[in-house]
Amino acid sequence: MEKVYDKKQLLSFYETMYRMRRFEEEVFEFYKKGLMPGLAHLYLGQEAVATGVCAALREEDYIGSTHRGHGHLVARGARLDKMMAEILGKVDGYSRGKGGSMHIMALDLGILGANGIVGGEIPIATGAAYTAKYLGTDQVAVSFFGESASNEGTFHESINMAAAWDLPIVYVVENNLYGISVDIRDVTKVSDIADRAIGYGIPGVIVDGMDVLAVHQAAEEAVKRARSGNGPTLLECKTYRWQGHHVGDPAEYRERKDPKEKETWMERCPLKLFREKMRKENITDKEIAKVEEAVEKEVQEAVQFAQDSPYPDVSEAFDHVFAD
Ligand SMILES: Cc1ncc(C[n+]2csc(CCOP(=O)(O)OP(=O)(O)O)c2C)c(N)n1
Repeated sequence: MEKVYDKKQLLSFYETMYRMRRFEEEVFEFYKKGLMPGLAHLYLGQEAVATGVCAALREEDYIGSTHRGHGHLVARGARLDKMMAEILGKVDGYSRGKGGSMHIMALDLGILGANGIVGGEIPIATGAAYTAKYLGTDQVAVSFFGESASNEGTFHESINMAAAWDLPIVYVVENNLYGISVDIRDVTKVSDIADRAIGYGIPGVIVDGMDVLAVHQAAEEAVKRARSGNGPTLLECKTYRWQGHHVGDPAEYRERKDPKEKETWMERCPLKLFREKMRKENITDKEIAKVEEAVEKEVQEAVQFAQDSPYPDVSEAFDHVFAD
């Protein structure tokens, strides 16, 4: 039977996805204006995944995030102003401007860190799940990663251990088809990453990653299984990134392969699909616009905050770092 959501829940899913979308559009603008040091890997197009998964979690749960991590952080309730300041290298950012886009962490939100090392977050989140089991805290961990990370040793070693010990963790693979410019279909024999779960004796589930409610329901089931001591699930969300690997990548490799691929996926934009769904549930355009206006204000304030924030003083160059 299809799960029933009330209007407040539906609008809150939309609000989260819209917050990710608008936040990253502004990040892209900063990059294009040359105001952002370094690069950022945008989550545009994948919003339904983090939104659906994180809505199935409790406040005290953990997440491990990736180089494409802005959406995961927003879904956990991270502050846009502090995220934006961090991305611009400013002192008011989550890591005092020293981490940038790929090194935002917020332990108070259960965010164990975004990660520049592909597959690096998988053992970290697995370790967090192990502490939860060892200490009997009832917490669950989620590890987000891309399909290419599922070719890393860390993926196989972590899942094997988590399965053997029934750890409370959900492995969420966001299959957006490409690892930088490499098409997963050219370097991996299985067509569904979820099939790899069989090798570890755990459930592998495939879900439409453009449908936030489908993701939410699959995640709820996996989280319930983890929390009740029955071990991990590998949840594969089929999705697509609108932009190239990072803001500076025009992604011509995709165009060359299939000029229509991006267009076809964009027709299934998770926000667009969800607006259609909300209208069917009698949510009015006015109610949707009200949510969008509030988010817009928050995003503009974050942009202003980040611009106004100073760069860290040179005297603290060696503070908060592991080696000097
Ligand atoms: C251990 C390691 N190997 C290689 C890289 C270079 N690298 C950065 S992102 C990336 C592709 C990752 O693809 P995927 O895991 O599918 O995530 P997506 O970018 O698609 O979200 C690679 C190979 C890295 N950062 N770390």
